[in-house]
Amino acid sequence: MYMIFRKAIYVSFLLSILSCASGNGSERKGDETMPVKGVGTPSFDADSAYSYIQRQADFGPRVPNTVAHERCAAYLENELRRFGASVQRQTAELTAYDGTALKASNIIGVFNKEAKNRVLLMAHWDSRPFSDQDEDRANHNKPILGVDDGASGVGVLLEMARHIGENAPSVGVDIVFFDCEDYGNPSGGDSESWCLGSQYWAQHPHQLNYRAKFGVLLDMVGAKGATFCKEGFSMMYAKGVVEKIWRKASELGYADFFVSRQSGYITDDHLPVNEILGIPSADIINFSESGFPAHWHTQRDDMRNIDKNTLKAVGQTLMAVVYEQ
Ligand code: AHN
Ligand code: ZN
Repeated sequence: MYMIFRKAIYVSFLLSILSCASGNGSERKGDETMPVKGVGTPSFDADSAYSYIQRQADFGPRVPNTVAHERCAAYLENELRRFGASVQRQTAELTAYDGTALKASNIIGVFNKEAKNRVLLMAHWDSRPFSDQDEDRANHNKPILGVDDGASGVGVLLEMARHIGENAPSVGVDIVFFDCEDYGNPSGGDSESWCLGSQYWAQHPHQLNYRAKFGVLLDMVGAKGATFCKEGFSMMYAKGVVEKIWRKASELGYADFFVSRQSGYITDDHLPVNEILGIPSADIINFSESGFPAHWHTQRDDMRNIDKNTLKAVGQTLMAVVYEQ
């Protein structure tokens, strides 16, 4: 009762401010503090996201069972903690398609853990141990740097984490960085060999009975001129989530990135989340009629592909989706 009363006072106070603000239009002309559409959503800083991508790249390829991988895991935990998340590292020994035992770490940052209404944000943080799409066969067994493919999604989510810690949205937010996404069989036709970290997490979520209203996966969200089609599995399992994101992107002026065409079906980390946990989850991935970008799974997946305009389009859109929940 007391709480309801307090809320009523608060609401009437707010209303009185608003009516003052609209009552004297002439004095308020040109006032940049006037409410505008999307108010309440902080401005996503693409320079900041870029720097988080650079930091990951500086470790070198983050291939499971390497020193760079372990160092990057510690970096990601520290960053999430610094932004105010409660951080968990989920470790597991996972078996690659070729029998290699992978020391895997899914890194989870929880914001506002009391909130029942939650949003799940995901990206993979590992680098692929092969450059099997490289034009030079001699490079096929070298790891990729994984800047667009890996670091970009993580960089965007770290910048979001910084804002969420500073200026909490009304929903709770869980950020999950999946490991061992990109250890898939280079011979192809082995879809189970991909997304090992997310398969594990979907079977063993960090919280008993974990639920979120919806999930969004970012994969290859940093390249210049990226095209995000409506991915097949996302449309199949999470059409409402896709439409919500693409509509918001278009409202914000990012329709050149978030195009309204549907693309093929990509086996990605959102798939186990949809199929095993039943949390409707959409994949924002640079994949179109012309396939993946040219640097995909090559030695050229480095910082030179990263464009701050793309980071801004993805980051600001997803920020608006989260803050307007
Ligand atoms: C397959 O090629 C089966 N999945 C692509 C998922 C992926 C790899 N995303 C980034 N790297
Ligand atoms: Zn990949």
